[in-house]
Amino acid sequence: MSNLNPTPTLAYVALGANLGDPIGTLLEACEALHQLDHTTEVQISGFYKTAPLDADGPDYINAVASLKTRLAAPDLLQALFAIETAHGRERSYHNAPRTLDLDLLLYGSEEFNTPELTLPHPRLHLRAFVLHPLAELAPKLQLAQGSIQDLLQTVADQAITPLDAEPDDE
Ligand code: PH2
Ligand code: MG
Ligand code: MG
Repeated sequence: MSNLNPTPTLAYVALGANLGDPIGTLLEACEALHQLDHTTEVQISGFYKTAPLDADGPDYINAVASLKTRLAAPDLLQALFAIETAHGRERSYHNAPRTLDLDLLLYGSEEFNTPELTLPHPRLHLRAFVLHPLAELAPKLQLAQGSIQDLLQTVADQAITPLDAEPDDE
């Protein structure tokens, strides 16, 4: 690994899938995050069923993970891409349905602006499917746009259901 930081950084990763077996794939992705090199204290939010936002296809399953990592942000991003690829991720068109999407949301309080990576994630404050699971793990988080609790109010119109609140089929 090219750049190992001497101390760990708290990072947040969004998980999403709406093709194949989204729940099974997200569970495997969580396991892969636990296996990441130089990374500890992986925590996973609950899973949520969410309507596609600015996208088409079936409903998504979304979650957020927090982790402490000594990987530099670009190396963490590459590791996330490798997990996506291992789960059949194809890149066809913008916001196409996908077997697995792992987006780096926050990497400590670092700001990053390269063609590959923008931190904080530029749309995280607009998305209920990110804010709800993120608020589980970091209920007091402050973002540039406001507190996570205030931001949750601004996305109240977006359809999102905690998975364990799903009614039984029969
Ligand atoms: N991801 C997108 C676009 N739209 N909508 C939902 N509900 N969940 C997602 O993960 C998602 C989306 C682009 O990555
Ligand atoms: Mg995404
Ligand atoms: Mg992505």
